[in-house]
Amino acid sequence: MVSRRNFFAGAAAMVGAGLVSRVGAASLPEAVVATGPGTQAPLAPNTGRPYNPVVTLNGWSLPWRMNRGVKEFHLVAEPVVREIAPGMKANLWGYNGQSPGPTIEVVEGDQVRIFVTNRLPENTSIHWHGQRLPNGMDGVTGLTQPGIPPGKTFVYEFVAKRAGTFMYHPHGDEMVQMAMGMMGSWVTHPKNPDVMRVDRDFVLLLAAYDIEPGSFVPKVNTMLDFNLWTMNSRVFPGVDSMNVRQGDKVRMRIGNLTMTNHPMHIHGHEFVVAGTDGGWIRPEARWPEVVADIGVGQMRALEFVADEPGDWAFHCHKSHHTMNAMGHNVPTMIGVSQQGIAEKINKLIPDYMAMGEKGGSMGGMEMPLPENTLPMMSGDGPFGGIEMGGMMTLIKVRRDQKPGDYSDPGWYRHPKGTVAYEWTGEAPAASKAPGDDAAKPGVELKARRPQGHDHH
Ligand SMILES: [Cu+2]
Repeated sequence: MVSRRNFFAGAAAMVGAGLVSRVGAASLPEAVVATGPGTQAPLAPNTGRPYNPVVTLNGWSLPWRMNRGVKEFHLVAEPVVREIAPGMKANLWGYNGQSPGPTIEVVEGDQVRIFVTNRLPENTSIHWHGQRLPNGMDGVTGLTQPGIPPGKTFVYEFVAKRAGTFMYHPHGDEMVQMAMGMMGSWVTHPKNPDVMRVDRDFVLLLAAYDIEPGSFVPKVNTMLDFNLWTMNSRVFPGVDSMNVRQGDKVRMRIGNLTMTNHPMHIHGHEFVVAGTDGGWIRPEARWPEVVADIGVGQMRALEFVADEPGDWAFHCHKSHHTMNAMGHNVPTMIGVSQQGIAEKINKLIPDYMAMGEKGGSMGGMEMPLPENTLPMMSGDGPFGGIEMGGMMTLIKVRRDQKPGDYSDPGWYRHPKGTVAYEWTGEAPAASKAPGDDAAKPGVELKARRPQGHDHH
């Protein structure tokens, strides 16, 4: 749990004696840590200017202290243990006890000071992706500053000039450090809290990891073949649902810090792309979509009115990205009868299991898994196994979800007669695609040529 109340309690645990003596206890704001992977309630501002706080799925926002008109935050770069989903933990690097790090929320025009303490075994830095700031605060190791050595604290200070959604991540050994989970979101709220006001404002950071089944540490040299496609370093069914009230105006701010694009798809609704990392899009320039491609290093703010009650999937449309860790070097066996083969192989290899003859559906299949890994497709739904994992979550729209209530309302109760059902009567005649002859070479053109027209 994170709250203003334990702000100071968290500090004692985080700020080591060596650090305190070097910097001076009075000058360093407390480094609040999150202890669990649950979604924290919005952090309502109790100092500074008002704003409508966001909710970071399976994450939290970093408390600050006000010091003579400056908002002071303290980020600690350090090794963390992240539960990817129940049943699997990963040894990552992150900030303040979690990967991704806490979301930082400020208001347009705020003077911001961020203390960054490095508890990693190597240099780091933080780049404030998308922000207007003095060049020397841009966080590019070697170019705009020396790397922050292990054990040291650096200070970044700038005015949050532009409202919008941004990200932060290291710019120094970034292939390793981002593969290990070092990243976070940043929201600069508009000066006027009524500008672009929404009822629910969610923050998601897309990250990818390559963690072999049974191991705990990501392979940091992987370029494309990742096996864990995550939302805020969680995979479905470990990603919390976005629980909203019917009629709510909902915003999802989604950043992509993986090495490929993610076409994010909403079910049952249309959204508009309302903002990019470059700024907000004028309302008259927005167009409706049900899929928004989020490129590498990009952020998109997607907005929609949640007017259809139900449990709606929201996921990356790349089908490999809605699966969890498993080998992809498995031959396709659809249509290949393996009857009897398993028994013969079982005499040699007792654990052998024939797979894939009728497709890959394994929702009801109990497979022994190595320790610390997840089923490829998982999640128990009200109608059986949800055969998806990875970069996927649910949007739960309910008429009776109270404003400000983010708790999970459970599964949707469908009105009678609104669920796909089995037909038990006589099957209607099934039409076939026309022109069976057309499949034969040489026949198609003749058969399809319009009568009376002689082409060249
Ligand atoms: Cu994807």
